Amino acid sequence: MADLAKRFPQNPILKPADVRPSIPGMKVECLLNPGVFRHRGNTCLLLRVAERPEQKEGKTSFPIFTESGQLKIMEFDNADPKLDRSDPRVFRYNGEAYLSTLSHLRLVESGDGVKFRENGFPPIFGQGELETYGIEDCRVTQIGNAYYLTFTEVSANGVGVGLRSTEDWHRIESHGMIFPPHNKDCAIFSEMIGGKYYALHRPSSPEIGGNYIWLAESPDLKHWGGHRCLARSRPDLWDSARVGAGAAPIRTDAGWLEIYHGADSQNRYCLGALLLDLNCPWKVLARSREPIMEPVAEYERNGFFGKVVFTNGHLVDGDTLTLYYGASDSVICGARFSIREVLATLR
Ligand code: MAN
Repeated sequence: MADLAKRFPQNPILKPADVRPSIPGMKVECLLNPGVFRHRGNTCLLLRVAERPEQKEGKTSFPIFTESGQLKIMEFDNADPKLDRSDPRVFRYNGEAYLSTLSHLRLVESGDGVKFRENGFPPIFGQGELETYGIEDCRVTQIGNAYYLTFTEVSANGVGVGLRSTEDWHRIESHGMIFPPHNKDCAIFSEMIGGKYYALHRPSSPEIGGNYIWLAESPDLKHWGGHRCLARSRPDLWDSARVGAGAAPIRTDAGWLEIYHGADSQNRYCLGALLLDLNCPWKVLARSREPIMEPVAEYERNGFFGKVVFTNGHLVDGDTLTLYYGASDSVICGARFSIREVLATLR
C-alpha cells in the first residue's frame, strides 16, 4: 500500500453545512481545496466555497457574476437537448461551457488546526470580466509580511491564474491575471533563488503537449518568463492524464519537495511528490512512481465528484507535513505525513 497519509480521525473537518451561504437564496454545495497559512499564531484555511441555488425538480440552475458585478442566475430545463450535464462540475449549453457552481474564497481560523471558525474576515469574491464564473483553489505564499494569493480565475474568456496580495486579510490588493488561459495550479516559491522569484504553474496544451507542470521566473511576482516544462503526465501511471502543483514547495536538505496532484483518464485524483534542485529548481531530481495518497476513505470516494484527493495547502513543522485537502470536491480534510518517509519513496 503506497498511501503514506495519516488522516485526521476527525475527518471531514469542514462540511458545506458548516459555513453560511454568501448570498441569501444560495446553498453551499461544496467546500474544496483550501490554501493554508499561519496568521496571528493560528492555522488559517482559505476555503473555496462553491454555491448555487437550491435545485428545483427538472431544472438546472447556477449563478454567474455579470462583468459589472451583478449576480445572475442561469436556469435551464433538464429535458432541453442542448443541455449537457454529463460532468457535474461543468455544464454545457448550446456549445457554451459554464461551471455548475460559483466559487469564492472564505478565511477560517483555528488554534488547534482541527476546529475552524470564521472570525470576521471578509470573503473574497471574483471581480471583473476575467472572474465572472468565480475564483478557485487558492495557493497562499508568505514572503516577508505579505501573503500572495494565486488562484484560478474562471470566465467565458477562459481559465487563468490571478494574483492578489495582503498583509492583514482585510485590505486585499489585486494584481490582475499573471498566467493567461488555459492555466491553473500556480504556486509561488516562498524564497527567491539567485535573486529571482519562481512559480510552478500548469498550462494546458490541447494538441501537442498536455496538462503538465511548468516553472516560471520573475523579478517582481507580476511579470513571468523563462518558462520551462518540469513534469509531464505519464502514460499507464496514476498521473497519466493531468498533473498540477499543490502549494509552494517545501525546502528540505535534499531539495525542494513539491506535493502535486495527478489524475488518470478516469478522473481519479491522487497525490505524489517531485524533488527539485535547491539552486536550479528546473532540475527534477526525483519523482513518485506510486502515489503517496489515494482516494480510499469513504469521504474521498463518494461526493460531488468522487475519487478525488486534491491539495493546495499545508504547514510544515520539523519532519511533520500537515496537509489540508479537498475530498471528493465536497468536504475539507486533513492528513499528516513524515517528510522523511515521503522523500524515501522518491526515485
Ligand atoms: C480540477 C481542479 C479542482 C478539482 C479537481 C477535481 O482540475 O481545478 O478544482 O478539485 O479538478 O474535480
